[in-house]
Amino acid sequence: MKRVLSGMQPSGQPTLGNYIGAMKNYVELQHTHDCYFMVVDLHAITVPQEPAALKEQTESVTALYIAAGIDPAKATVFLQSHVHQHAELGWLLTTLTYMGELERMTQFKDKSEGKESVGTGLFTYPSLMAADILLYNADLVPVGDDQKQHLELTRDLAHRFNQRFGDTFTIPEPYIPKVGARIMSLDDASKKMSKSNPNQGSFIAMLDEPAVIRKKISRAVTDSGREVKFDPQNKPEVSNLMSIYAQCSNKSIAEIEALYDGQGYGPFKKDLAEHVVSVLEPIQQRYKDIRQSGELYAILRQGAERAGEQAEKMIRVAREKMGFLVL
Ligand code: AQP
Repeated sequence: MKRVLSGMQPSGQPTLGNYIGAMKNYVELQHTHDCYFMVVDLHAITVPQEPAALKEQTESVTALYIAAGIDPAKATVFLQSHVHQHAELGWLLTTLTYMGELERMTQFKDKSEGKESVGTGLFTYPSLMAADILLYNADLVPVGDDQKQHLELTRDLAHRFNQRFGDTFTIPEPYIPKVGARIMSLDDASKKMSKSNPNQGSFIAMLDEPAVIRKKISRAVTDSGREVKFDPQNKPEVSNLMSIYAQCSNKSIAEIEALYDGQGYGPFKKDLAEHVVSVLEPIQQRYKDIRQSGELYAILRQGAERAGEQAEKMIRVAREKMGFLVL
C-alpha cells in the first residue's frame, strides 16, 4: 500500500480552501493508502502565534480532521511537535539546503513582504517540511497548488541526501487535485484564500455559521458583467466561485454554465451558498460532538505513538548514514 503524508498548519481557522484543496482529499485517500495526517504546529510558529490561540487552533484543526471524515483507526493523526524526530531531521536537511533555494520560495517572499523583521524559521521552514515527508518515506503528498514548489525542494533534498550518503529516502510525488487546487480569496481573486488573512470577508472558515457563509458569498467580488462562464483569465472571480460550486455540488463546470445561462450572478451566488452550507453544516455538527467528547487527546496520543515508531526508524538510518555515532 502506498504511503501518503500531509499536514495543515494551526495558524488560524481552516478555510474552505484548506478543505477543498487538502482535507477532502485526505478523507478519500485514507481508504486506499497508508495515511499520515499531521497538524504542523512547528510550522505555525514561523509567524508569531499567541500561545492560547495556538493551543485552541491546534485542537480545532485536529477536531476538524476527524469531523471532515478522517478515521483515526485508518489514518495516523498526530501533532508534528509530538514526534521530536521532525525537528531533528529538519536540522539535518537544513544543512543540505542552499540559501538560493530558499530565497526562491514564493511563499517566503509573500509572507515576508513588507515586514520589518522576519524570523529565520520562516526562511528555513521548507527544509522542515521536507523532513516531515521524508521521515515517513511517503510516496504521495496531497497538497494544494501553493505547496508544489516546497515539494519540489523536498524531492531535490531527498535526491541530494541519497547521492551523498547512499540510498535512504523515497522520492515523493505531489498529489494535486485537478479542480480546486487553488481556491482564491473572495475579495481578491489574485490571492489564494488563506486562513491567516486578517480580512474575515476574504475567506469562508469551515466553522462559519450558515448565515455568515451566505453573507460572505453574497458579498464576494465579481466583475461587472453577468455571465456565469469559466474563464480564469478574464473572469477570475466568477471562475473561482464556479470551482467552489463544482467542488461542493459534484456538478461539472459545463453543467454549472448551462444551469445559469442567461440568469446573472444573483441566482448563481444564492445556490452556491446553499451548496457550501450543505457541505460544511454536517462537519460543524460532528466538530461540536468531538470537542465535547474529550476524545481528541487519546487520538493524538495513539497517533504520536504510531508516527514516533516509524520516525525513529528513519532518523536512526539518517544519523548513521551521515556519520553520527549511533548507540
Ligand atoms: N486556497 C487554497 N486552495 C487550495 N488548497 C489550499 N491549501 C491552503 N490554501 C489553499 C492547502 O491546504 C493545506 C494546508 O495548508 P497549510 O495550513 O499547511 O498552509 P498554507 O498552504 O499556507 O494554508 P493557508 O490557509 O494559506 O495558511 P496560512 O494563512 O497560515 O499561510 C495545504 O495542502 C495547502 O496546499
